[in-house]
Amino acid sequence: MTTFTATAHTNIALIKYWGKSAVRLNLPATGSLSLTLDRFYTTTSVEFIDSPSDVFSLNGLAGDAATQKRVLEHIQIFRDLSGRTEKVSVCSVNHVNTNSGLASSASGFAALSLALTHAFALKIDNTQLSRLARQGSGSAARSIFKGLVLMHGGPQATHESAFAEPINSAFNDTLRMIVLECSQSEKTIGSREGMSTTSQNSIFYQAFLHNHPLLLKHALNAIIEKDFNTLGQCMEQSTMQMHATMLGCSKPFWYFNPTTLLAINEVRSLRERGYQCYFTMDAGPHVKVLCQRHEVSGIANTLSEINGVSNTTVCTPGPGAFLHGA
Ligand code: 2P0
Repeated sequence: MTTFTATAHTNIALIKYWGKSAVRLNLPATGSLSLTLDRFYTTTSVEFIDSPSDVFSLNGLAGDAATQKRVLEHIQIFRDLSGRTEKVSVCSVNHVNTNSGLASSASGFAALSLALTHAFALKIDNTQLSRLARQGSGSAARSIFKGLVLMHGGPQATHESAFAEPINSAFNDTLRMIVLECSQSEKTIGSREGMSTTSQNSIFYQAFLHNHPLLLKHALNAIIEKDFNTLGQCMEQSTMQMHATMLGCSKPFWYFNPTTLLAINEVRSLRERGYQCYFTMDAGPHVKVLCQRHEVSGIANTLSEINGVSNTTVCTPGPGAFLHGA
C-alpha cells in the first residue's frame, strides 16, 4: 500500500487576514503577509483504503465533528479534480499546540493538500496548490511556501486571484520570531467564528478593511528597502487593528490574557532599551516577537522570564511544504 506523506510548517501573519469576501470558496477579504516558521509543523499521511467513506485522525484521535467535516470536504475537492472515486485514510500529526492560536490549521491544511495532490496524482504547480490549500484554510495557502510569503486577497478576490507566493528577500536569512506561549488552555473562540462575528457586526471592521491595503503596501515596501523597524511597526499596527475590530462588536470579545499584556509591555520596554523587536498576536493569547538574528538571544532571554510565559521558542524562517521521499 503506497503512503503519501507531506510536511508543512506553520506561518504567522505579519499583516493579518481577518474576514472573508466569500465563504464558499474561502476567499480572504484582505491580502496578507506571513513568515513560515521552522519549529512548528504538521505531518500528514494519505493512503487509499477499501472503505465506503474517508477516515481522518488528528494526533491519533478522530477529533471534533466540525474538523472532521472540514477535512472530509477538503478531500472531496481533490478527488473531484482527479476524477477518481477511491476513499482515503488521512493521519495527521501536529507538532504544534492544536487550537491554541499557533496556526495549526495553516500547517494542517497545507500538509493535507500536498499529500492529497500526490495521492490523487494531480499535475498542479505550487500556485494552484496554494489556491486549493486556501479552500481548506486561508492561512494554509501561505504555508505552501518558505520564509516570507504574500497572500493575495481583497473584496474583489476570486478563486484564481487568491493565491500565495514566496517573497525573495535577505530577511529570509536574518529574521527571527520568538513565540511566547501565554496560556496552556485551548482558545474559546476559533478564528473562523471570530472573523465571521467581527466582519458581520464590528463597527470598526470597515475601517480595518479600508486601511489594510495601505498597511500591506508599506510592509512590502519595507521588505524591499530592508527597513526592519518600519516592517515591525506595520506588523504591530496590523495586529492591533485586527484585535480592535473584536472590541467593536455588539458582544465584544478578545483573545488577550494578563500574560499577553505583560509580554507586549516587555517588548516595548526592550525597545526603549535599544533593542529592535515588535509583537504580534493572532486568534489566541500567545505573543510572537519579530526581531533579527543578531539580537535574538538577548531578547529571548528577557522575554522568557515573563511571569506566565510557559514556553519560549525561537524560530527561524521555515521551509515550504514538502513530500517525504520525493
Ligand atoms: C492570519 N489568522 O492572517 C490571521 C490572523 C488568525 C489571525 O488566518 O477560516 O484558520 O480557515 O480561513 O486561516 C487564522 O484563520 O481561517 C488566520 P480560515 P484561518 O494568520
